[in-house]
Amino acid sequence: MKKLFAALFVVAILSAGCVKEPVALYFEQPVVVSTLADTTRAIFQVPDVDSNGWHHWDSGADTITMSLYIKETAGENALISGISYKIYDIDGNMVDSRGNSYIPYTNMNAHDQDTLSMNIIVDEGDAKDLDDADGISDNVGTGYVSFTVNFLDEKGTQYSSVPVFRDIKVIKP
Ligand SMILES: [Ca+2]
Ligand SMILES: [Ca+2]
Repeated sequence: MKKLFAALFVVAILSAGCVKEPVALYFEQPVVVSTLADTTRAIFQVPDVDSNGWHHWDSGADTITMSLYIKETAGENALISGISYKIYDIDGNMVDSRGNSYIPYTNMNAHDQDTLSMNIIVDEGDAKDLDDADGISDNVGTGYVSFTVNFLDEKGTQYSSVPVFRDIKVIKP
């Protein structure tokens, strides 16, 4: 009899170990996906205002307006709090970072889509860094700009979108 109980006990343990119940995980949080309206390489014509070469703190700059299509994909309401962008050189080093905050925050209902625009500024310092990073200081440089959309759920928890990248080039006009 003891043997039978022992055997049943072993069977019970084994079958318990074999039960594979699906583990349901529900992340009730908004997800905002962004895509660039224009994915072609953007060319910034950065003037060298004082004609002494591109330098940090010099006043030359060029601005290009870029648009992002955004869409909420998880079926949760979101509040868009801002958009930020980073400029990287050809080696992936960040050379600048700026952003806009939306005050008050913009409501985005579940599954909604919207378009956000942002003025991307490349100044002489950025241009110099992009130019030098390719190894030849010839007043031409390439790099990338990345965009991140910042948002909150209805509990106030902050999230950000997966960054999207666009190729950029700097030249002197
Ligand atoms: Ca200059
Ligand atoms: Ca260069």
